[in-house]
Amino acid sequence: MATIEHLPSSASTDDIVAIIERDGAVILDDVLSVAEIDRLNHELAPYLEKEVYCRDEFTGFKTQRIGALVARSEACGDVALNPLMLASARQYLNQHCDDIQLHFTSAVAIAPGESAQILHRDRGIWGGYLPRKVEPLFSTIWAVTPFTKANGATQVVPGSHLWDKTRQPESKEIAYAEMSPGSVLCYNGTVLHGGGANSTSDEVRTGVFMHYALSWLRQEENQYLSCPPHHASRLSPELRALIGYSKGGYVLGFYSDPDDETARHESVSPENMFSERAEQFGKIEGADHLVSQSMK
Ligand SMILES: O=C(O)CCC(=O)C(=O)O
Ligand SMILES: [Fe+2]
Repeated sequence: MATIEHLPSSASTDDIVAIIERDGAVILDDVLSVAEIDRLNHELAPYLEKEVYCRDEFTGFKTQRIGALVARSEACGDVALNPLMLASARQYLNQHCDDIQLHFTSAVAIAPGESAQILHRDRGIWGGYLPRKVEPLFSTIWAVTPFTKANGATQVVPGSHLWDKTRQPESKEIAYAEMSPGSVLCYNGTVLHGGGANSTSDEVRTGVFMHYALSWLRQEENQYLSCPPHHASRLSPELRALIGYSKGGYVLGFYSDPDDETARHESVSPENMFSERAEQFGKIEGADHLVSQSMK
């Protein structure tokens, strides 16, 4: 039976990155405290208790998915900023980008009776246009309930990020991300995985998903609509920048204020939208970087 390697919460980014490079996935045990897990469950409860289920083969029929977590839950915002995950994601993806962005947030609750999700590669959302040599994602699933094989722990096929696209796993090659609340599964965008079947009669498996992507890719969850400016204004500058209210390079992602007739906010970083001082983030960078990039 395949297994996913576990590391202690004291693991270094080098340890985490090395295992993801080798296996495509790793679990860090007991990262969050009981108080942090309680806070997450408390802030998610108003949404999860509505019991509105997904309605297709891929997302499930007995699965709830709650998005917009940065706008809806401060505890989720703190999880998105977890320093070890951010540092690991940056180290893992840095050969393909100048920086990372938060790409997807979701609380996924798998209820009794749900069947196993189709195994897939998350990079498929970009339609297969990305060359395999570019790894686009560092994804995290935080357990806020126990994850067991019986209640729907994520299925992962270790090593399958290196497989030919068409190879299908045998059942003995599928591992289950069994973990305690507060632990986190980290995986890349190329490893085969999917939600597990929930064969229990009374346990709901809930995970908080935070996926990080190369900053030059389109985000799966549209963060500007899921966390529009009136919500983003309440966030820390770091979290705001991480979800996309920042530039992803010399000019990538600039904005001009459509209501500003003084032309002070032309082609500036979105961070200016939240600044008291006009163009606080209007630092003019050298064009050399852009020129060298455009020669590649
Ligand atoms: O719920 C899970 O464990 C995994 C879900 C997943 O991989 C997806 O929806 O893309
Ligand atoms: Fe997935």
